[in-house]
Amino acid sequence: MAVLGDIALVGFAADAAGKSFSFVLLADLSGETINFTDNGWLAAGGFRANEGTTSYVVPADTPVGTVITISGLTGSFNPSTGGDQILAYVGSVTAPTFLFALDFADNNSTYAGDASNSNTSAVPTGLTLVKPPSPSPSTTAPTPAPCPAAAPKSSPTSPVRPTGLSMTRCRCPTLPVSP
Ligand SMILES: [Ca+2]
Ligand SMILES: [Ca+2]
Repeated sequence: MAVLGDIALVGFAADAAGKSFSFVLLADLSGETINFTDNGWLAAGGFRANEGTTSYVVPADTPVGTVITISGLTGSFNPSTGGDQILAYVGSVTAPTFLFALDFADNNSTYAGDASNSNTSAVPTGLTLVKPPSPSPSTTAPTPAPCPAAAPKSSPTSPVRPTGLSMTRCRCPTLPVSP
């Protein structure tokens, strides 16, 4: 069964013109059923009711790295421009294993303490909040550091990230250019 970090939600749209979300496969999940919902997660545990859920079965032999977009969301699964969330999980609605979650459009960079209405959600059980980086005061992109001989799997100064994931920022070597 899929586990935390096997997918990443990489996009969403809540505008009436085209409500959708996208995710990338980070593991071979052929045949897995992944559930997505805009129901928030209650601080006491469990989903808040009254929004929607859709399921997606990953086709056999879908390569890792494939980005899948679910579009045309209508009815009860209705991402709101006034604030909403997309929670991805496997397993049952009463015993979900969360893979990833997004919270958006509520004018802050954090989750609410509780799913007190359709716009809010607590951080789902098992997930760790990772805030987006603050805008840089400089308009010049920083120069990344050169790659060390052996890139570390994590940096002690890196922000909190989901357990099991690591990220290294480095300068790519110059690649040969084909004629
Ligand atoms: Ca909604
Ligand atoms: Ca919601």
